[in-house]
Amino acid sequence: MTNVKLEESVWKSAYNCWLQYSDIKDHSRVQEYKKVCSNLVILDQSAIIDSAKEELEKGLFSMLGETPTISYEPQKKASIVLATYDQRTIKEYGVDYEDCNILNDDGYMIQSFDYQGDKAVLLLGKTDKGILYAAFHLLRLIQMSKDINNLTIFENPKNQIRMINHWDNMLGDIERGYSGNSIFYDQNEFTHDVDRIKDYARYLSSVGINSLSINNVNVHQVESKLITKELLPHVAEIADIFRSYGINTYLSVNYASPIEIGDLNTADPLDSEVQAWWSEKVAEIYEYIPDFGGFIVKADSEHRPGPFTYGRNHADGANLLGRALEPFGGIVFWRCFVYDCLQDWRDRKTDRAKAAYDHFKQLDGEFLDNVILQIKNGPMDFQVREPVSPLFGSLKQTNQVLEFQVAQEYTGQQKDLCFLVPQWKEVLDFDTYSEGKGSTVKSIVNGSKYPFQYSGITAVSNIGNDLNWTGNTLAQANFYGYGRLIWDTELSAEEISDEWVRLTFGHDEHVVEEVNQMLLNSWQIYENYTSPLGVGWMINPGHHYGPNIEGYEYSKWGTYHFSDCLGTGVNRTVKNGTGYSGQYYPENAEIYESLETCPDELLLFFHHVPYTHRLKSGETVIQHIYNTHFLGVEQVENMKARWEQLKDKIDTYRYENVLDRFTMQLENAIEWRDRINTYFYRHSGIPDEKKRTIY
Ligand code: GCV
Repeated sequence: MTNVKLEESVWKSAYNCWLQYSDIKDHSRVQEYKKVCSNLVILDQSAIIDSAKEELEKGLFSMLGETPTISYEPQKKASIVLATYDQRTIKEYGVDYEDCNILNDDGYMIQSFDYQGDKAVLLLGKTDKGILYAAFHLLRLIQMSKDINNLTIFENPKNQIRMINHWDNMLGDIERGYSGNSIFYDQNEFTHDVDRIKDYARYLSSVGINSLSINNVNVHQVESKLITKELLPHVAEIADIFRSYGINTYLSVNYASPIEIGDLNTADPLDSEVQAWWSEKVAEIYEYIPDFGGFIVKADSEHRPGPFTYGRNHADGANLLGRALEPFGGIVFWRCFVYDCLQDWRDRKTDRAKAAYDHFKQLDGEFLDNVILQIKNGPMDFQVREPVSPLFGSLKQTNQVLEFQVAQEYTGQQKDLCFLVPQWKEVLDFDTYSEGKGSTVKSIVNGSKYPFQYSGITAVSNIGNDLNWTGNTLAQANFYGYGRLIWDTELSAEEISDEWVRLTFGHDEHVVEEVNQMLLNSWQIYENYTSPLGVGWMINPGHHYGPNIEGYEYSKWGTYHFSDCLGTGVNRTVKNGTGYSGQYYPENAEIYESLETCPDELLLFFHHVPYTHRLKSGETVIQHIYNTHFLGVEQVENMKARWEQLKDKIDTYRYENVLDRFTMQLENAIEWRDRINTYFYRHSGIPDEKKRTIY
């Protein structure tokens, strides 16, 4: 543990997240589990299978009070059997090979059966990764107090790439990190905190994450050197740990590396010396990390270098790196978060929301097979509410991953509670209509709609070296929920939340019900007291916490939401606005274009309306703003009070940690309410119908 001198009993529950493996008090239940779990039969060998073995030993000992014995041959004994698909010994257990054909590379089967009169459960992976995922699944079932005597489970992850991106800097700070410092770096050195990194790998793989990038997409001078001989041995040490948990390691790279760390004076993608430089560099990386995943690149955005400098486009830039990585099986994630942050939008036509589509749509089909475009869920930047990026569905010939943000940059920074799974589900279920009805985002990013070679989902991490990993203990639910959801996008927010609460806090029904409700309502509550009706931002520039109604980052041009004494909102219609709504397929474009059909929650994203405009709910816009902001504060007060009722049921450390966060959240919510209500009251001059105090 990093810098933690607390008693084990204090830190354990906070640190262990959802892998608590609490001892099971019910004696008969323990006996029942022991009937299956007293021996591990391991029919294959690999580092990943060793991780599965270690996890099962750890978890079973902790829950059942007995370490299983180990054998490497079938045994007539109650057993958990670990085997890969093509094991000849599977015959021994009568597994139907045909059944297993439906498994994909990361898939697994869990099957209960009787073996020569003894109970056994088979954890069968298509590969060793499947075995590890199956082991975590079985441990989850036991933690959830489920019957494991009659299992027939087939699991295939819905998404091929299931990734986390770190925005960690080598100094140790994390861009948009709200849970302490990096677990990988400190003072421009590697931490070598092997135990902590290994525990992190356990959490990641317990929810099925298989890819990880370990440094910020804003690659500064020091991090540019991560791909040099000086630092690659340290990266390799980290990659070794993650490899044992089925996770590939990636690095974010500086597009201008040939200049920054090479001795070239250009990074022009069409320059042959630049091309040779990258090829040599990539070959060198693979000497240290033979299964290196590849690169993440943020180029030509927010002052990062990129191909535009040389009059080239993003396909030229991405393909340069793709070509260098191709011989080694590496891939490039090229981010579509590209916009001109210095643009002047006062003509009411220039619109940041249009940028990603404008840059990338025209390049569809021009990227190499090992290049993947990485697209943020919305056209702006991880706001509490924004529409789905119109790039989904419009790129039909280009590999792509969807990018979420688990770190709560604009959604309360892990002080305020905001469980994001319901938001992510809305994005995944959104119908783009790219091939008519049923062209959902999830069907595009899981590769079933178009034949992409690579696809999946990635997200910005929310962990740091805080004792509980995520600052607010309840924010662990976003980390867990992200992994579970992208493994199986059909899981409901309720199922995911319930699993997390039980795994994390146990089975006291009062705790389970209360915490579930807090999580499931929290996104709506956060939205209630922050920026209204999809307009976004209104947050302090720079650090992005707390209200600042006209405080948009690049606000030297005035408010981006054009609020005045008559109305508010951004007109993004084709008819007389920025034209953004035209980037969608007609079914969605028409809905957003019209004031009558535009959903209330996105009204101010798409339209500039008078304060007296009536929403579908029947309320006027101004009254909606007042009502939701008063309500939001009451809801936070209520959550805090309900948490206080759980005092005797939750260990002190986690109880105090969350209470402390609710206290901060309440202060924040009050400030938001007062500033928003005051701002709009003063602009509109329209009093609150309910005559509540607005200053
Ligand atoms: C890593 C937003 C954040 C930046 C982040 C950027 C990105 O603008 O505020 O901190 O930079 O998104 O996604 O690249």
